[in-house]
Formats: sequence, structure tokens, C-alpha cells
Amino acid sequence: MTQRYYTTSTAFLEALAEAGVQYIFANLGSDHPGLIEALAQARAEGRAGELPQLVVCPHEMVALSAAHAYAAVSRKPQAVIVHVDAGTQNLGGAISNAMRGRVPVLVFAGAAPYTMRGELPGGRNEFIHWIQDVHDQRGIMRGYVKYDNEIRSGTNVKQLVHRALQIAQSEPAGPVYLVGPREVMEEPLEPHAVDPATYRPVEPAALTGEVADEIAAALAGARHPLVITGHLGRDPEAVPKLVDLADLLAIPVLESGAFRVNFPAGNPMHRGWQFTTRMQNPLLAEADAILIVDSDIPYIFANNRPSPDAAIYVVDVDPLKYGMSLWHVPARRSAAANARVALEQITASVRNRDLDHDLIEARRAEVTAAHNAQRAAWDALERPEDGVITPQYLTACVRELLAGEDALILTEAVTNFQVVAEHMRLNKPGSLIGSGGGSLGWSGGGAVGAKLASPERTVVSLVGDGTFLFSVPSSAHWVARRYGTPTLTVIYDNRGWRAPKQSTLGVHPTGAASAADDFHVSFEPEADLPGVAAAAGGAFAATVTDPAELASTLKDALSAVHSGRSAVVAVHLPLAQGSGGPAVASVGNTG
Ligand SMILES: Cc1ncc(C[n+]2csc(CCOP(=O)(O)OP(=O)(O)O)c2C)c(N)n1
Ligand SMILES: [Mg+2]
Repeated sequence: MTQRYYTTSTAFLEALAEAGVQYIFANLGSDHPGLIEALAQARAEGRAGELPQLVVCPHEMVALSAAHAYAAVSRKPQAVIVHVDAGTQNLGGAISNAMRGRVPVLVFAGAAPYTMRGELPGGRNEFIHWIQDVHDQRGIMRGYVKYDNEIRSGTNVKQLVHRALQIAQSEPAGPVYLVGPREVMEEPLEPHAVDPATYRPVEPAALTGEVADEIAAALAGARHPLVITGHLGRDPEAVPKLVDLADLLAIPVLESGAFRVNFPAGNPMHRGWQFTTRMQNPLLAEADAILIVDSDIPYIFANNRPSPDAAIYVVDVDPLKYGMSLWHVPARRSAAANARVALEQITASVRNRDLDHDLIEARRAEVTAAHNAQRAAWDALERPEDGVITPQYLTACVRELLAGEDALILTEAVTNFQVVAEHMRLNKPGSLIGSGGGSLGWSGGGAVGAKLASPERTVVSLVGDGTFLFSVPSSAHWVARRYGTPTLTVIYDNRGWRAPKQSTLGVHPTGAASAADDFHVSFEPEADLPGVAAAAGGAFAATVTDPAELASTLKDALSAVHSGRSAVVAVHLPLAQGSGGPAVASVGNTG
């Protein structure tokens, strides 16, 4: 034993710091005395700066969502600490989002002590230690993590942490889970080091030359080539590579199920977004060569599909979608490759070919005209209708508000995902993130993590009202104030869940639910959603119903954010269900 306080917990925290973890988003419990003591010892010894900073999160969903967004923005892994089985379960859908969003996050939970007669420090001394001793704690997470393990000894804890983070960061990236019982986390150790440089993530994969040439030949020789992408923009450096290829051959680009800026919206080759499609996209139908690059849902076959004769190529970090039971694209070739590298290879191969420049320039003119017409049609929707704010008008106001700002947009707008994409029309790679998953409520913690990762940027969340409630806003706004992460949240407030209604209409368009507008999705009587943020985090809070007051209220909210205070503005849109409901004051500023 050395003089210095050094336990498994100390080594665990050091390993996180060595691996580039800046923040631990934590919700603590009886399983964490070792970690709490190690942090306090480090502070007492003046070494607190060598360890990650702990961010107290009163709800686990907020903790993991914050770590998720931080990792997505910074592209550095982050950590979450939760309490045994209970805290693990309270991560809820955030773990599913982290998996689908392909973000590197290490989740640590304590585990019930395994001694009860005072044999070891950390053994059972509280009634709860029996209650938290469950059959298979790691099983809770197994469907969602790339790796799970138990820390069984302090001697190799650094190895385990670095290995877990190496796996988390290697593509397809994703969450990992470690558990450590109290006795292990208390174990005294000799300080020890590992070389983090030997745990680098796996290097990006390239295409074989043959496949790169075949894709290049197919795209160069096509009359109607098309690129579909969904998450290539997770790596902002991949975006200019797609621009190079699309510009070179005048290939239209379609973003499908996209929660990133994959291709600049203002590029004339950008031909729009698709989420839940109900109609055939003519571009997809006429395409004779299609490159699907980093896309989880390139199209919804039931109502929007490519021609059976199209030559389809899939280039993806995970072309077989191991995490999805049902997935298929009739591709001539599928390749597991990094999009940035693969696009460079394909473009280089295209440059070595004799190109039909007349064909390319004719197509460029055609695609550009269609791009412009599409934008003009969207522009025409950007106005209130009969005195009511529409989602299109709202989004246009947000876009105007943020002109000139270095903004980072979080989108969790649900049935308005498409509207947000079409009317924000973001150009800058890295300026948009969504959870990538299906479990709503990510944006509450997400905004905290995004702001911590990019304090210089204006972070703006565009969310549904149901989603705002899923995000545990009381916890998220408390954390935001405590840790100084002011952000703007705009609630697309249709006072209900429009999505399940739309889903029902998608299956039963003329059924009884439709006839009676009876969907069980109304949020009447209305809750004061911004008021929750005001109460919990001192946020500027306002509700807008009058189109004439929208721009000025958003401006006031943004000023509040710039002065260091979060702001939440609920904007009344047409109701998700029903047309009644009590009249509401035009602007209720509860902040
Ligand atoms: C955690 C979670 N619970 C339930 C759902 C199912 N769900 C999908 S969309 C939706 C409604 C979301 O409401 P809101 O945010 O107001 O958006 P809107 O549908 O009104 O656009 C629900 C409940 C989900 N996706 N995630
Ligand atoms: Mg809603």
C-alpha cells in the first residue's frame, strides 16, 4: 500500500479521463461511495482537474441524453454513472437512442455488494443491498449495448475501461455497459497506468478498388443517378466529399430519415428530405443507379420504392443492419466502409473516366430547376393560415431568428421532422443533431450535453409538446441552470400527440376513430409547459398563439439565452386532435 489514496474507483476515473471523457453525467446511490470518495480525495489532493467533471443529473434519462449529445457533437466518448438495476432501468429509452444514434457512451452502474458479514470494505450494511440484488442486471442492457462486463478486480479495471471505450468508439459506434460491486470499487490498489494510445478505435474502412470502380462506373454511366443518405453527416468531414461527387456528376441527393446535415440544403443538387412517406417519390422511381450511403431507412417500400431495374449500391458503416431484425435493399453490391473514405475513392475513380459532359450539364440544369421549384413551393407555405401559426411559418421564423448565429439545432419535432428539415434548410455540416432513435425525450438532456460540448454556439431545440414532457423537463432545466448551459427550446405545441393519430389514419383512414376524431391523443386541459422550465431552472417562459407576436417573443427568448438564461417558448399550432379547447392568452410570459 502506498500513502496515496488509490482504489479501483480512482483507477476507473483516471481511465475515463485518459480516454478523453470530459464529463460524467451521474445519478448516484448506495453503490457509489468508492467513486464519491475517490473524487473527493482527488479534490483534496488538488488533482480534481485530472479527472472528468461530474454533472449531477436528477434523472437518468437526462444524464444519458446529455452524454449522447455531447458525444455526438464532440465526437469524443462520454460517461454516465447510474444506480444499480434501478438507475439502469431509469435510463429508459435513452439507451435505445444511444444505440440507434451510434454514439460512444460508457454507462457504469454499481452492483449489489457480494459480502454480508463485514468481510470486505463495501460489504452489505444497508437494507437496500438485498433488494437491489437482482438476477441479471447486465441483461437489462444487453439488447442495446455493444459490450457489457463486470469489473471483478481493480488490477485490470483500466484495461476494461479502455477496452469498453475502444469498442464503443469503433464504427458502428455505440454504448457499452460496465458494472462494479461495491467491494471491488473500494479495493485499494497501487497506482497504475496503461497506454491509452494502444486502445485507439478501429481505423475507417475503405472500399476495395474493384467496388469503388464499379460504383463510379454505374453512377457515371447512368441517365438518372441518385444518392440517398441518412446519417453520413455524423462525420461532418464526409459532407464535402459527397458534395464533390454530386457536383462532379450532377447527381441529385435525397436525405432519408435524416437527423444530420448530410448535404448542404442550398446546394442545387439537394432534392429534399423524406421521413414517413405516403407517396412515391418520382426521383426514386426514375433513378437507374442509386448509391445508398449511410442510410438506415432509404425508403419505405410499401409506398415509395426504386425501380426494379435500378442498379443499387449500399455503402454503409453497417450495411447489414445487424441491430434490425428485418432489413433489405436489393443491392448489386453492399460494402462496409467509411462514407468519407469511400466517397473519396468513388470520386477519384469517376475523375479517371471519360464523362459525357453534355448529359451531365443537361442533368445539372434539370436538377437545379427542380431544386429551385421545390424551394419556391416551400417558401409559399411560410405564412400563418387564418390567423393560426403553422409549423412551416414557425420554422421560417426560427430560421430568420437564427440568421447570423452560429446555431446548433436539436430536432425532436416528431410529426414536424419534415417541416423542420424543409424550412430550416441547414447548410453547415454539424449544425443539426437528432437522437437517431425512437425514444422521445432526448432533447432535454441533449440540449445540456450539446451546449457543454459547444459553449460558443447557440443551441436550439425544436420539439413536440409530448416530447417536451417525455424529456423530464424538471430535471433537464435544473441541470441546465446549475451547470450554466442556457439554450432555447421551441415547442411545436399542438396540445397532443399527433403522431399516433397519423399512424391510425395510415392504417384506418376511414374508420370509427377517423370519423369521430377519437384518437386519445389530446392534451386538454393544457399544461403550462414553459412554466415547468421556469419553475425548475428559472427559464424565460412564454406561450404564443398570435402570429403577430411570434417573431418578437422568439427574439426576447434568444436575448434571454444570450444573457445566460434558458428559454422555452411554446407555440400554439393547429390542434393534434379536436378543434375546441379553452382560449389561451396570446403571450403568457411566466418567466
Ligand atoms: C418514450 C416514447 N414513448 C412513446 C412513443 C410513441 N410516440 C411516438 S410519437 C408520439 C407523440 C409525440 O408527441 P409530440 O411530441 O407532441 O409530437 P406530435 O406527434 O404532436 O408531432 C408518441 C407518444 C415514443 N416514440 N417514445
Ligand atoms: Mg404534439
